[in-house]
Amino acid sequence: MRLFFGLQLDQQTCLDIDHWVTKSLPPMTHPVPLVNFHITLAFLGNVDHGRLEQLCMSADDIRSPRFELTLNEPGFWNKPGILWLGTTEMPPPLLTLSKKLKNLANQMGFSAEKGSYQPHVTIARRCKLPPPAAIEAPCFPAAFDHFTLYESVTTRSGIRYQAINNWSLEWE
Ligand code: 3AM
Repeated sequence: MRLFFGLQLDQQTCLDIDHWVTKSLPPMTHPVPLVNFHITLAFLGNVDHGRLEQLCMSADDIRSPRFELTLNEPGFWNKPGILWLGTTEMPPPLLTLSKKLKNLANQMGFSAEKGSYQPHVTIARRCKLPPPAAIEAPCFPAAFDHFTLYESVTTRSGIRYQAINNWSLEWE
C-alpha cells in the first residue's frame, strides 16, 4: 500500500479552489481533480498491509493542536512541473505536526522524505511551463481539526487518495 499522512480540505474550500483555478488560470493539461486536493504532511511510501495496525497505533500517540492557515500563494516546481497553492504564513503547529509524523515514519523504517517542508495543495502536474500570474489572487482560509492517513490508489480514472483513518487535533 502506498501511504501518506495528510490534511483534508473541507468540501467548500475544495470547490472554491477549483473555481478559482478555472476562473483565474489558463486550462491545464493535467489538473488534479478536486476530490484529490489535500496537503501532504509526511509521505511513507510502500507499507505492508501487516504493518498498518502498528502504524495507526503509533499515530494514536501523537498530540498536536488544531490550527488554521490561508492558502494564498501559488507556486511552481519547475522540474516535475507542479503547480501548487501554499501559504505565506506557516502556522507553527503545522510544522510541528509534519515533523512528528516524519519522525514516526522514520522510527518505523519508512521512507519519509527529508528536506524543508513546504505545505501545499497540488493543483496540476506535468505542466510544461510556469503558468502566468493568476487573474485573481488566491485567498482560501482553512481550519484543520484532524489529520488523515491516505492510501494512494491507482484506478481506471487515475490516482485517487482514499482516507484510511483520521486522528483528531486538540483544542489548545
Ligand atoms: O500532491 P502532493 O505533492 O502533496 O507528491 C506526492 C503527493 O503529494 C507525494 O505524496 C503525495 C501522494 O502521492 N509523493 C509521492 N511520492 C513521493 C516521494 N517519493 C512523495 N513525496 C515524497 N517522496
